[in-house]
Amino acid sequence: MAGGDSVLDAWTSSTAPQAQQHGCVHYVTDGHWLHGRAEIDDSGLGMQATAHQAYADVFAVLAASPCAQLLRVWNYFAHINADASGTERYRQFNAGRQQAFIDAQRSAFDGSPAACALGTHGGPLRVYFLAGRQAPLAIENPRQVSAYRYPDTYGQRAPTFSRAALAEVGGGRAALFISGTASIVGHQSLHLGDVRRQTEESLANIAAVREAAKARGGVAFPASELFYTVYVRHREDLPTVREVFESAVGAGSHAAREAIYLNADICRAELLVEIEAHGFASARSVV
Ligand code: 3EB
Repeated sequence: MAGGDSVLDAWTSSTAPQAQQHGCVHYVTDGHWLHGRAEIDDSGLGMQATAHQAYADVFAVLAASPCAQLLRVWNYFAHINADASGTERYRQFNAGRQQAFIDAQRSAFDGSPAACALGTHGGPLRVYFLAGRQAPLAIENPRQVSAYRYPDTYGQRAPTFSRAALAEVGGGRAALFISGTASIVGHQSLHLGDVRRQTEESLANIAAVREAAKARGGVAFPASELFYTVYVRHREDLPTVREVFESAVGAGSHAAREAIYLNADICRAELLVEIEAHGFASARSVV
């Protein structure tokens, strides 16, 4: 998040992927999976039009590929909580994103991909994405209102994401992608100013999503075996967040060892922490 080029995640393929480019999208595909990033400087257009353009380019790439189904999207841009022309930039982003889904005749509500949206310390809008041949099973959290149904007090257009995406990934395995998860119950942010309780609530939400995935897909994803990214708004909160996280997933567990902690702004100004995760499990058939 500091803007460096360090690698945080590595993806492997058994066939040589082809690097390609279309519009603002750079991507690689092996015919089964397509992984790419859309990157646009938003200083000219404004965030709503920039988000719309980024997603329009992503959907143009997907429409020309056998890997047309979005599973997971990672959204990063600067000044996420700042106002521009009277509207918070995250809300402008939501408006452009939702309209791009609708324009491309993609499901902007039920069935939208898993996602996260974080504030960087600078740089352009970056939208990273993973797509495959089969639509994933969209998972919601019974403790939370679906984000695509948030009331308009959180912005004129709702965010476009599902709480998790469950997909078969070949070799008798399933993957679960859990969206960025924060201290929100119903549609309200809880535990204002209390990073410890916000972390606990985020983890309770992740547990509920894991349960929902198990109920829908019949696959268990133990908390201690997932790969987590933990976004912390204030770096001085890191020790508290780490302590709560490690006691939940088990000190010394795979999850504790592999977790990545990043300093980032969260998409509601009052949220201090957001946690996302993905993992794999054996599964005969989930979708
Ligand atoms: C929330 O639950 C917290 O706009 O893509 C989490 C995951 C959040 C994804 C997005 C936003 C997004 O509303 C914020």
